[in-house]
Amino acid sequence: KQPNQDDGLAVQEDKPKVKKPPLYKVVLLNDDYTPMEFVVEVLETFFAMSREKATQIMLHVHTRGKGICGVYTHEIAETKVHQVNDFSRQHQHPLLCTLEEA
Ligand code: TYC
Repeated sequence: KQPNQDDGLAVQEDKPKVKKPPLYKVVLLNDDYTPMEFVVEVLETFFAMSREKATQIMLHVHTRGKGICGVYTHEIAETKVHQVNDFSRQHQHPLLCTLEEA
């Protein structure tokens, strides 16, 4: 469109060309071997959770099989997944973190 003294009537205003980015859930999976305390440390360290919140999420994963650590844009979600999986491997724990479309 051409600007038109901006009376907002004579011309159709363009839509703002912004889109919300797709979001991804970072999901933690339960296993039989990773110590509960290690999972709590992971949630505190990589997801900035309080000890109370981290414990609550860890127990949810332990009893339900999986749980959401947070929801992020793709690049941030992927980075979190890699950080958690690398950290778990460095400590010889089988803990698994994955990404799901939100
Ligand atoms: N199930 C583990 C145990 O009994 C604890 C655990 C919780 C492991 C959450 C992984 O994502 C997990 N020691």
